[in-house]
Amino acid sequence: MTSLPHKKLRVFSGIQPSGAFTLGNYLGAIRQWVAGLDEKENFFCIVDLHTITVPQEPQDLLRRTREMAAILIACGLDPQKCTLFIQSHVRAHAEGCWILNCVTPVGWLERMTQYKLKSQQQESISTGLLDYPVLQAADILLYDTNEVPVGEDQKQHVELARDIAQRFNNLYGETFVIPEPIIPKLGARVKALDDPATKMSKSKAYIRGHAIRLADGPDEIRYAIKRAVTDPGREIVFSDAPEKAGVNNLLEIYELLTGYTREAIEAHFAGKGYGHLKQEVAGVVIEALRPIRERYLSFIADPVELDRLLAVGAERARAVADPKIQEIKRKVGFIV
Ligand code: ATP
Ligand code: LTN
Repeated sequence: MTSLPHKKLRVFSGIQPSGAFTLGNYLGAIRQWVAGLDEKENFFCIVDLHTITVPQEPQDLLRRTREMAAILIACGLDPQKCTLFIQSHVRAHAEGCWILNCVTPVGWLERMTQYKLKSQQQESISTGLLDYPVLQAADILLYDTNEVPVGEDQKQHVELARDIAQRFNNLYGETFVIPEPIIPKLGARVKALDDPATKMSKSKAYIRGHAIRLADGPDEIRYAIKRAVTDPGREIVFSDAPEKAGVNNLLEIYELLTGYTREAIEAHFAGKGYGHLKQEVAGVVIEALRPIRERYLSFIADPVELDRLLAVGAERARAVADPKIQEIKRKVGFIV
């Protein structure tokens, strides 16, 4: 027996509790998640199993997992409208990962860009780090997911999930829906303020001036934007030129948060200096984050309620993932 068909398009995405949530995560991912709440069936997962693929301090992980839940709800992921849960609360993810491991050639994993980047930063590389995309494939495939909204950096992993699904379907018969990555045209890659050649990253958000963190207050936001790396020129224009990456990043943040056209923005800043640009961008960011920060502070103050919401989310997730893992086990020849 296969799992019941579902009518609305199913959406699944995940985020690691690996550091302080940044403006990049918000603009590249969470805004899209919130936008699709009403018309689609949504599952959002805080992927703690993924986070321990690189060393973590247990107390920090515990705190950050609750902080992540509070911030996601504060950003608009209403637990009444979506299933928000913690990955390790649903055992089928780890079980599914094992079975998918056994149909995934190791060469596919060694080619992953994120693995190559992250493994260079580790003294000792865990097997989990190499296996990371297979766990991600299990996350996605367990829910018969149609769409996976992510930033550009995750496209390769979603494509791998498609390859794994196809291989499993070929070996054992139709089991998995083939998921599509959904990448926003704008905001897919918000750059680091201290190094605009690289992406703004949650796990580097502890470095002062690297990121704008969603829980930051106005002073911290002004500080980070004021120190943002730009170029020796004066022109405030959208540009793909590597030397203009810093100014372009600030302009894109402004564009995303105001919704103004590029022409209007360039006209607005024509003849003005970088100091002025930074001041205005900081103002827009502060106003956009103010309500999110206020809601965040009230949710984080009530961990009992947060844990209750997450327990409800886990139960709803298990209602989908448990029958699916049974189907998978049956297909590979296990007694279920
Ligand atoms: P880490 O630094 O631990 O790798 P991260 O900041 O890259 O964390 P993830 O948990 O890996 O965040 O990603 C959560 C979501 O945010 C993903 O959909 C990812 O594509 C998106 N995202 C992450 N960083 C950016 C960024 N700088 N610009 C746009 N989207 C981003
Ligand atoms: N690897 C992703 C997080 C993630 C994810 C997922 C995203 C884990 N499982 C399933 C989409 C679907 C990241 O680092 N952003």
